[in-house]
Amino acid sequence: MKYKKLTQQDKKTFDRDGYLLVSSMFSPKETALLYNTAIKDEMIRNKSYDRGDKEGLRTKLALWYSLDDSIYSLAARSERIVSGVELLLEGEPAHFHSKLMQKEPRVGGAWEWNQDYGYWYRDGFLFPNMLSVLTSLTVADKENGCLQVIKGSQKLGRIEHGVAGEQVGANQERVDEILKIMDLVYVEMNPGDTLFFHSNLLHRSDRNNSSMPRWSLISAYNRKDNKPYKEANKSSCATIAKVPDSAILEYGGSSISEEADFLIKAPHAER
Ligand SMILES: O=C(O)CCC(=O)C(=O)O
Repeated sequence: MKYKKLTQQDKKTFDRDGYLLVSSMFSPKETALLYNTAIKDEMIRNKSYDRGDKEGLRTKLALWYSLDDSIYSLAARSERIVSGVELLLEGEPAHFHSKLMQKEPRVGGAWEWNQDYGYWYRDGFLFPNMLSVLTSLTVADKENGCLQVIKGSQKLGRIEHGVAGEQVGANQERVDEILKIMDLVYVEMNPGDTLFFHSNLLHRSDRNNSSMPRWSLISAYNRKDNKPYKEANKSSCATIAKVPDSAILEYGGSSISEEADFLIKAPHAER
């Protein structure tokens, strides 16, 4: 089987727009295995918490720091993803954390405008040499609250963040001005499509207004030399134990272990 590999042209697109959408990064078989494992995964269910948006609608997620041999980690450790991240970050990547976003039909809430580095800055990372890799496990469209991005907004640098609902959001006055001069893009995705996006790219998503779930796996990466000065999980500066692209189908289907070092959130803590 032939797996996708990012190119120098992809890197140019990422540098210009702050994101890169790759269709069918994961095959239908791999994506079905990922999704079917996720929806049946007891550990994910037990470790999931939810976050309210400004209207009080709640979206569920589970977040963990350590890579293991679960199917989610095999995806995050796969040659195609790690070498792609290395190209985009211009240096060896480390894994910061992964999360399973579960935006359920009708009840899944919105995510307010934010930059990932808006939070990660607070974790003590000095450079925004970080990015996220979002793989859709279901269809993601306008109706079920797909990701929206402001194209090129990574070039604005980090914007002040404050509390919005139970989330931390970018300063709305600034975002309103930015939206007058920059393009808002709805990133509609099919299962198995992957979006690479810069840690300073402004993004948000609407509530899920449809009868279809919107699930996605997001792995966040740091450039290994970007050592946080505050205490952060050690994996954010560790070499990733890469696996061949074939590993997902060869060894896949394993659910996650408790050792994955889950983030445990108090019910109403800020994100
Ligand atoms: O996936 C989404 O709907 C938004 C997620 C988001 O904003 C984030 O993880 O920072």
